[in-house]
Amino acid sequence: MTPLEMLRQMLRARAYEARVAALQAQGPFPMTCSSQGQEASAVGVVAALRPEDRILTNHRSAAHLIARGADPARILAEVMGKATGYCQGKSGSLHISVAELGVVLTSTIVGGELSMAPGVALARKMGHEPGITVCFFGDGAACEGIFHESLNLATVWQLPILYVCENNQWQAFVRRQETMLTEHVSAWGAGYGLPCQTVDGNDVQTVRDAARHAVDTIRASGKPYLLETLTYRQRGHYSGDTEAHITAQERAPWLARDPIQRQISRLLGEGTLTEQVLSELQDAVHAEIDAAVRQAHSAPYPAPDALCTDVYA
Ligand SMILES: Cc1ncc(C[n+]2csc(CCOP(=O)(O)OP(=O)(O)O)c2C)c(N)n1
Repeated sequence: MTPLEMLRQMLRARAYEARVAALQAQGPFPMTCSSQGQEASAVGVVAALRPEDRILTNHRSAAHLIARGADPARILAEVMGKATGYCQGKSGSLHISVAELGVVLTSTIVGGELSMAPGVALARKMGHEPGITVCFFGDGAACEGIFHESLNLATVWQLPILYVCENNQWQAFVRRQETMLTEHVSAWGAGYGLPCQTVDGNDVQTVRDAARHAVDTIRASGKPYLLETLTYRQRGHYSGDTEAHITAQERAPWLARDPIQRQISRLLGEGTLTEQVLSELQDAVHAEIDAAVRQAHSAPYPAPDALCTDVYA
């Protein structure tokens, strides 16, 4: 992805989250966990991947899905429980999988993606399938035992997994400093003998370059790698969060390092973007999201007899 294309993908993800937040503010609308503020981490990592790679993600997944090429209309339809959603409206925002894009699962069980990534990678390795497995998780998930089991197993079994810890400073309503004495999750990963790197997760080009290096290393070695992206969740934990516990003082420096504004400033400064092109880009992504909302609203709910299809019982 070019730097401009990465900006476009971040704008799409931001426009999607802004619209979902507006719909939630207007009236009854299903709960979601916003990825606003974390777009550079999602887009930068996905930009380094190939179609044959697999992705496992967590509850804050919209930017991952959109960066991977998911259709916002089908994501929205899924969130709204409509039949045109990626899982026929049965998963909501917290369990989406998109098989055709290699998105194996979205886990709302914190650490669920960490428990499954070695299994996915092992199955693919045994089946001689090409591609690596990417596992996005938060710093809160890293504080669970499964993080350690997953990394240990992946190193012992030499599984080609890119672990991406999106360290967004919060774990639901708890500050990271209250549950971790180390500042960086990468410090823990090093203990398992896999290469680890911590990067500025609000700079999309830095993330893409680091992810490319990580992915190249994994493809060459067949072994896992841990990439930690330092970022910030610009909205509350979930859509019903009053955010009363978050101060403007805490947010300000992170908002000043907003990933989208930074990329816009960089590209304008370099001359690879003009105000005119930026305005056209903004109009196009908002038009896309407007159309997605219309499509999702007008889509039918699943028929009652679909209740027991595509589910385990
Ligand atoms: C096993 C489990 N424990 C607790 C929860 C409730 N919960 C949902 S999100 C969350 C915090 C996760 O923090 P982190 O992994 O840092 O991800 P973030 O929300 O910051 O993106 C918690 C505790 C859950 N869903 N699953």
